[in-house]
Amino acid sequence: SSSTSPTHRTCSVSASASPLTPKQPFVIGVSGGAASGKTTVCDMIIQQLHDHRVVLVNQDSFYRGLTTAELERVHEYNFDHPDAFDTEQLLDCIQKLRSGQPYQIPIYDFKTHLRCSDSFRQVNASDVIILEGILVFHDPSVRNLMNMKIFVDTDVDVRLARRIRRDTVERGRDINFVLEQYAKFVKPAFDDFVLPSKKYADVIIPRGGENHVAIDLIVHNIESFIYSAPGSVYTGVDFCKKLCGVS
Ligand code: UZR
Ligand code: MG
Repeated sequence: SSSTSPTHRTCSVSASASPLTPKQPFVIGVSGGAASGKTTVCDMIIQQLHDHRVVLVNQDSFYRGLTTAELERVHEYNFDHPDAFDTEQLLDCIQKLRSGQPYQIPIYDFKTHLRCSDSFRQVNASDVIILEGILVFHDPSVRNLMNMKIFVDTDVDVRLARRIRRDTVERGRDINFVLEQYAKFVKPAFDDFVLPSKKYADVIIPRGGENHVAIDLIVHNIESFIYSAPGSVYTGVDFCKKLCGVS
């Protein structure tokens, strides 16, 4: 077995077995308007980073559950405003994951607008943390934890068309309600909060998930960061082979 070769000793598959100090995970923020293709871009990045441990955190998971009073007037609730999210908790989550600790992410139900009271999604330490959501660049302390910021820039009409399909077909909502909510909250919040945060992006991806060239470039950049940083803990077989020059 190749594991007897001295060079292979630096290729550890677990942090505890490595003589090297683990470095901090690489944190990527992915922002963009609702239905811009953020989730698709993240899925494609994750697919191409299959040699690494990657965790996806959705800002949506940190929606505050609505109070009874808010639920009674749900048509007047602005889900696109920064205050709709528990940003303190999101910050705590990213800080913990970045320092290598696991985290129990809340589960938010889009149908009831409530959080699951008894279940969580347990997320473990990883090499890459991707934080995705419409307003992930809004809060400076969350933004400052990111090593790379990506903005998915998709035409407004394409986003509206997708949004209508998603909310009616996938979420069973009434078309009139969807359009009303779009005009009242979604569009103004995009103009007031999402678009102004685009200036913080390092990379702007036109056309979202269709843009394979942009995604390839991003993935290569992440990989070179992981490979080049001294003191890295390398995980995954192909990764180790690459590092040790074994084909
Ligand atoms: P993405 N949203 C809901 O429709 N219902 C909820 O209970 C919580 C959020 C919507 C929210 C926003 N707005 O535009 C969208 N509304 O989810 C963000 N109205 O999701 O980033 O996947 O597009
Ligand atoms: Mg999404």
